[in-house]
Amino acid sequence: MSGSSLRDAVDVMALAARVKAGDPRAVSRLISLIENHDVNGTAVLDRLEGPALHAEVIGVTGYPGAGKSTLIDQLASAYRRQGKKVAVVAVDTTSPISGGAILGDRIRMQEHTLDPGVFIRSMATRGTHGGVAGATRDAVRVLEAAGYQVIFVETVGVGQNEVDIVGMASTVVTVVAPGLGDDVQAMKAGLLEVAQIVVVNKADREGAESAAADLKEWVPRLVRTVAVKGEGIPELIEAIAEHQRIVDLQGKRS
Ligand SMILES: Nc1nc2c(ncn2[C@@H]2O[C@H](COP(=O)(O)OP(=O)(O)O)[C@@H](O)[C@H]2O)c(=O)[nH]1
Ligand SMILES: [Mg+2]
Repeated sequence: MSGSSLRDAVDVMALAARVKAGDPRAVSRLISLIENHDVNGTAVLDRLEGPALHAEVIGVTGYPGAGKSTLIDQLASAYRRQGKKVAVVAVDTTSPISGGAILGDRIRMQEHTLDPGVFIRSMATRGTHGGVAGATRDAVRVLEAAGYQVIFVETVGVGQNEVDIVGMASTVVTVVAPGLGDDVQAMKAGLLEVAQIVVVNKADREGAESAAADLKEWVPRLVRTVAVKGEGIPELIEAIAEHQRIVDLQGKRS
């Protein structure tokens, strides 16, 4: 064994230990290794496997501007009040030019960046198809191993994009909002496929009531929110908890 691979092996063990201890810098570094397809990233991942972990992985999906980030911000605060460690993975499916959306998310989440119990990370999909890159799945595993109890995965899209998210999330929340020009009819097929909870956000806006009425019979659970004011957040928390209870009863989570 060469000197350098010996050193790498030691790094791998140390990094795995730090991740398991919940060190956010180690978590960040490992996710970067994974994003860069670094072999050491895979080696560390392999060392994280342990007894079954029970993070709630909540996929939040919907068109850009629907209010996903604002909702996650509110939900994160609510889960923090419950004493849970929270992580947010925002998957950027947009072109690098529109990176402003991610910056906006950062600013919005700023209050949480001072809280060591919240970890926020943006991931690039690097042109892979589907709303969620393979690296995101690994990032969720890392966060779970690091002891985050609630992990949000924010991803753009309504429809086939979320098929990826279904496999990794224990609950999928689809966010719609009036005035985005989104076609409710076109959305229904996608919603029926993946949505366990549909949020009609921007309930303060015109058109929210008719959107909700139109969707109600198509989706298992519908919650109206005004994310900017925190309205409907307790109801959404309850809907998520209710869904998690069903999932637990069905024993679908490992
Ligand atoms: N009027 C209104 N605006 C909202 C609401 N929720 C979010 N917004 C605004 O909608 C815009 C997009 O929100 P954002 O959370 O970034 O959407 P995302 O692209 O789905 O993550 C922002 O300017 C928010 O302030 C709401 O309930 N009512
Ligand atoms: Mg967003």
